[in-house]
Amino acid sequence: MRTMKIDFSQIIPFLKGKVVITAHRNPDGDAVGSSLALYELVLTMGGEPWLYSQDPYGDEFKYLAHSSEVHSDIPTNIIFDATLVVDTGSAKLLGNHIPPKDRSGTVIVIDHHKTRDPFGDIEIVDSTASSAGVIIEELIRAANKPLSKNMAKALWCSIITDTGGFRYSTTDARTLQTGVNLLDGKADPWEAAQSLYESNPLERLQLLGLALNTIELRENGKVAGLNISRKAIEDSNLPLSLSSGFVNYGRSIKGVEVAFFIRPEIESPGKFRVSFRSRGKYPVDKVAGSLGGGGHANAAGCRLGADSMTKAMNMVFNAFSPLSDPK
Ligand SMILES: [Mn+2]
Repeated sequence: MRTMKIDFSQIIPFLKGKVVITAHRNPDGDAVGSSLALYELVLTMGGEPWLYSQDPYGDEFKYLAHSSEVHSDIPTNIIFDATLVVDTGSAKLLGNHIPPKDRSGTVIVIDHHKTRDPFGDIEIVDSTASSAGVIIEELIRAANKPLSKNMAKALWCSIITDTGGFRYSTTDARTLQTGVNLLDGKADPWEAAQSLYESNPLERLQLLGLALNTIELRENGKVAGLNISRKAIEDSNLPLSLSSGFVNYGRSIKGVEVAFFIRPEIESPGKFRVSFRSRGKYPVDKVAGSLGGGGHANAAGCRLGADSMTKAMNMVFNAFSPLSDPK
């Protein structure tokens, strides 16, 4: 068995107490999987976990045990021993119901993001981990608890979603070794793949069709932009909420280095949300930053104000022009 470089000893005693477990808003597979595995670990240790996410878990995560235990708020009459935050690099990404200092207990952050704004009383951070789930699997071993089937399934969700199914450059030997441990623990890859990747609502594919029709390439085919406009939503009556991940289709085009996807904020006319993806050569967090947003080198986002989708598209394309080679 591998030796672990993280010292978990200071956080393990908290797992026996009354704890809030939460992650960043709009939780992705790593946020959900890490939270659910931690939830079962706390139960196993005799603690009392309160699972919190201001935004609901997506339907694709409903196959995971305890996913229905998630609450969109936190009771105000409980004084917690600890608030455990996973997969979250900044307090700005937390939900609005996190208890204040006098009720939160010790704030413990378990994270793997490179760019972070520390906010925990105790921070267990390893930016070399490909997902928070990898760290949680090590925590379970450090706590000397068996990896249950539920935990294995939850952490499998974490690592495959954060590595794009073992495709991203973060996929290392430690990731695969964790994967081996999870398969030994009876994780079920095909069950996970069906729920996470092979359960598209028809409306999502119809919406994707509309977005694909808007693809525009500039900067000699290195920058791809696509969008769903307010008009497209009104004409089609399709739910805009199903558009997550569409930006990846832009990046998947041969020759494209960076892609962006723009959608309107339905509740705020004139406002748009932009997602960016890069293959790795051109960091998109800089461009997102120049437009008031931020993120990682390969995935970033921002909000924009513009009179029309055409203007919003031009603003973002112009932010990439000229696309000069990084040093
Ligand atoms: Mn993550």
